[in-house]
Amino acid sequence: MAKPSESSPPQEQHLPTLWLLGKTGAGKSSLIQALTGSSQVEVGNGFSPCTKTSFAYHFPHDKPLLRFLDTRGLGEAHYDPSEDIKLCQQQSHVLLVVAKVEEQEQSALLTVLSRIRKQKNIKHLLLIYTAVNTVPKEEKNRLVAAHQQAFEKAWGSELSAIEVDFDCDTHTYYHRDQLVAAITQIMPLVGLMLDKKEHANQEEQHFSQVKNEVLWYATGASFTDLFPVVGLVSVPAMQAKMLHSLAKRYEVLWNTRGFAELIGVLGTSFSAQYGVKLGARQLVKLIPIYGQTLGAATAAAVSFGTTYGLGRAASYYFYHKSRGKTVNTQNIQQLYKDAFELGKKVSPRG
Ligand SMILES: Nc1nc2c(ncn2[C@@H]2O[C@H](COP(=O)(O)OP(=O)(O)OP(=O)(O)O)[C@@H](O)[C@H]2O)c(=O)[nH]1
Ligand SMILES: [Mg+2]
Repeated sequence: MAKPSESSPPQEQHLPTLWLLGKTGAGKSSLIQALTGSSQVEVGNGFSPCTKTSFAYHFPHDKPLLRFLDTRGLGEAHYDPSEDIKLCQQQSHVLLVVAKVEEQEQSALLTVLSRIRKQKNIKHLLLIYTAVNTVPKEEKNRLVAAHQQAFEKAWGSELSAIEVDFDCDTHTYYHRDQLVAAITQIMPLVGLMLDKKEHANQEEQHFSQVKNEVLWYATGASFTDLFPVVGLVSVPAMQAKMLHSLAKRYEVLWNTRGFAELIGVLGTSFSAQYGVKLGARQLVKLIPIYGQTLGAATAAAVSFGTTYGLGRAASYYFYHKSRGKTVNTQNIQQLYKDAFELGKKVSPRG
């Protein structure tokens, strides 16, 4: 897979990063599988060299929102973490320290941790003990306590830890929810991406299949709107592309008439945020008026919110259209509002 380059869309040049550090066999790849739902083969093939000692795995594959950094060669005396640290200095990143609970020999990892600590650049560190159900509970508690003491000594402060058991062969992911919740606290957008809660109905189930694509467009819109003049043109362009792509995924014919209808059912809660213009042959134009009145950072969060809200509402609309059902105006407006608020909250620049 190609590594994001300067020519990648802006949101792909600043991917939030989960940096995995742990001995070989600790469970790093299993953790990526558990979080992403990708298979072992997909994860294996998806890695591309990133720094001298690390490989990056971008997720989702085609429209990435998140980067996993998988560090190799930890046991080697020459491992120098500075390049990896540099990569992780962006706005949001987490260092995930992975240790198999029964593996007591952790000296290489402890040495590297104390070196990373000295650079004072990593704000969020999460300890993850893997394979915790493979040892009897009392033994497990004793091992965890010993690990915890050693890691905290190396890091010089208290550390949050999560005990997991990810069995990728049987797709049994013990404490996946806890891990996602901990990541959500630090990176709300990543949490929303990885969240796999039960769906109340079929429509929600369908939306979960396209959610990450909507988030990708929303992130793109928020980045372009950091420059209000650019945002004025590119946010609606980004949203138009998103609607086009969603219509295709729901197998619904998409044209300006459909667009006008969608804007119509969204009602004033939506159009109040835009100047919506209806022109010849019902050509609909969206003009983000907020970009002109708010500060850049706020406009970016609002762009994220409107794009996510629009994507959520459009999915609902397409779902019903594809089944020949009428769209409940109240429901779609509520969905838009809720998704807009949620989007504003998780926006990477919010
Ligand atoms: N039951 C159980 N097995 C695990 C868990 N984590 C890892 N394993 C197993 O341990 C072995 C190594 O796991 P990987 O995920 O490949 O470890 P890794 O850290 O990616 O190892 P390297 O790629 O060599 O650095 C595999 O056989 C996994 O199935 C876990 O939480 N529970
Ligand atoms: Mg691996």
